[in-house]
This record gives sequence, structure tokens and C-alpha cells, in this order.
Amino acid sequence: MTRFVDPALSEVEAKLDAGAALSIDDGLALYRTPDLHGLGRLARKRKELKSGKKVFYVLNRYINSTNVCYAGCKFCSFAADEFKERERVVRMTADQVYDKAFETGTNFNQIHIVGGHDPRQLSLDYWLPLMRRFKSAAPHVQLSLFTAAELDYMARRHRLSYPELIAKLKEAGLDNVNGGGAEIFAEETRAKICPNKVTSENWLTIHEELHRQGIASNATMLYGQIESLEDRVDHFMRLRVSQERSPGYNAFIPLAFHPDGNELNDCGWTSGLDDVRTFAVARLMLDNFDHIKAYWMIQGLKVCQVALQFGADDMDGTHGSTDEEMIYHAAGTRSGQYVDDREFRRLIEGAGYIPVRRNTTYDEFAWDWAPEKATAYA
Ligand code: V47
Repeated sequence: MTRFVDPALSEVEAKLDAGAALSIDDGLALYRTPDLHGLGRLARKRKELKSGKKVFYVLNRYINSTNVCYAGCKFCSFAADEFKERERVVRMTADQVYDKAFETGTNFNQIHIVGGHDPRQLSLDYWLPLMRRFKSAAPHVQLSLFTAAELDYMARRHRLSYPELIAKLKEAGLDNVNGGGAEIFAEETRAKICPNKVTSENWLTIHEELHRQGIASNATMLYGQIESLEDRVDHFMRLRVSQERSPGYNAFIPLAFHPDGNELNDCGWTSGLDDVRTFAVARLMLDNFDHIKAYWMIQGLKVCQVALQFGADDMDGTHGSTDEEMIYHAAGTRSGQYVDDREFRRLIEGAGYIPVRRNTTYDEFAWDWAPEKATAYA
């Protein structure tokens, strides 16, 4: 047993040691504890029970293939109106996406692509051939594509059930679905920030069906906007139950709200303390998730390094040196576009951990691994 200033932390530790699920009240007590260092120690201990001294990163490419979007989410600065904001529209052809992915070579293990609800691009005619092309050119590259919001849009547009849509995407090589679109599940808050997006229930149904068909996924939570602490804890509870019902989530990623250029601008930026607290509470509430990701693009490299002492065990991907992430850059991030993997290793070692290169599904690779045959342009 660890010694804590706040008895609530000892109670949580006893429950976790006994394999008991934490309650809403436990989650609120963790968020409100005055013993931030104790919270960090507890989260770190639970992290080390899962992944020991390892902290993961991936060499990847990141592409936003279209910013045309009809969802109208209040927190979004990325979406462009294809008629009123023509100069801002980015709508890549399938060839452009393919070329962009390989323009700096083939030594990466993941392509991460998300985009808007774009009627011209979000269709199976566009994606299935492109996915097959990726898989035959570079079988070592895992496809981490879409969010459940995009899958819901595609299912409705093609009049397919979720299982039917997912079976087609699986057959074309989908390895993982990104965790976005979850926002905040609490319906009253969700109705205010993203009324036209996939419902919370359908978000969970889609991820559970992905898992049943053998496709991995991630989960996120958008925090620091108008949600309450109760909403955050409710979000964790729904994810934990979903993982029990249909296991397959690899990582949870807390997404700190970015206020520039969107309708929720008054909410301002999250604080570093709220960020690290959220990593720690996530680690403890989501005891059945293997990984908590501190994504440098979102909280920034320095906070993400500190997050490694608060239960996080993953820093996500390098992105490519020519990538142009738009969701967070439109909303004010100052994180830059690319991190050299040497920088990841330095930060992880500096935090007292062992850097481990991975792919999307957490197979491990030597830091200097390279694909034997680069076939993308052969
Ligand atoms: O769902 C949009 C978020 C998400 C803002 O799976 C914003 O590894 C903060 O899917 N401030 C999409 N967040 C991104 C996504 C993602 C991100 C990181 C890791 C993974 C993963 C997936 O971006 C959206 C929304 O929650 N977002 N605007 C904003 N202003």
C-alpha cells in the first residue's frame, strides 16, 4: 500500500488492488483530490503494472484528407464550408493522399487519416481502392483510418448497417479506427456542442462492432469545453463498460479543448494541471484499457513528458516531416507538425522510461527497423 495524504486515494488503491471497478464518486474524488502528487504516484503505479517501464511511440504519417464538413460542431475550427470558404477548402484526391503518404519514403508503420463529413470524399468508392493500394504497396504500414463519426456518416450514405460497412472496410485492410467523435457522451452537453454528430450510443455500438470483427480502435474525450466533471467521469464509465462488453480498445487519448477560431472560444485553454490530472484519472478509471496516450500535438511535448509521470505510456506518432495537421493547428496549437523520433526517445528516457517503437496494434519494433523492400513506387 502506498501512503497518501488524501484517504480517498487509499480507498481507490484498495479497490483497484482488489480488482473492483471504480464508481462515479471515486472518479469525482480523484478529480477533486488536493493531493496531486499522490494522484500521480497512484496512476504511475497502475501504469507500471500494465506496461512496466515501457513508453511507446510510432513512426507514422498523418493526413487530413478533407476539411469539408457538414457536421457543424461548435468546438471545431477545422471544418470549411465548401461554398462560402472556398479558399480554405482542402479536398485531396485519392492519388494525392497516396502520394502524400509516401513522399518521405516508406519507413513508417502507420497512416493516420481523419477528415470531415464530406459528401464527395466519404464514400466507399473513394476509400476501398485506396486502402487496397496502400496494403499492396506497403504491407508493413497499418491503416488507422476514420472515426466512428465518419463511419456513421458512410453507413447512412450507403444505406448499410454498421456490420455490413465494417466488413467491407475490413476486407480492404482497415487495421484500426481512430478515437475521435466521442467528444463527451453525456447527452445534454453533447446536444449543445455537436448536435448533428453520431449519437453517443451509436459511437459505442460502432466501436463494439469493430472489435467483434477484429478491428482495433481508440477512444477519446474532448475536455475543457463546457462539460462538467460529472460529464467527464460519466464518459470514463461508459468507455469502461463498453470495453468489458466488447474488448478491442487499445488506447484512450484525452483531447484538451483548443479555443482559437471556434464558437466555444470563451472556454479558453485548459491548464497544465487539469491536463495532468485528466491523464491520471483516465489511467485509474479505465483500468481495462492497456494504454493512455499523451499526444504531443494536443497538450504539447513538455506537458506530455510530464504526463508520463501521471500514468500515460504513449506519445503517439512522429508524423512525417511534410505533414500538415489541420484540426489542432486551425484551433491554435503551437505544437508544430513533426517530432523526430530521437526527440521522443530523449523525452521518454528523461522521464525515467524505456522508449519502444510500435505500430498501431502495439507490436514492438527496434528503433532502427526498416521495411525490407520499399515497393510504394516500384
Ligand atoms: O473528434 C476537434 C477533436 C477529434 C477540436 O485515435 C478538437 O489516436 C480540441 O480522432 N480542440 C478528431 N479537440 C481527432 C481524432 C484523434 C486525435 C488524437 C488521437 C487519435 C487517436 C484520434 O479532434 C474530434 C474532436 O474531438 N477536436 N476540434 C478543438 N478545437
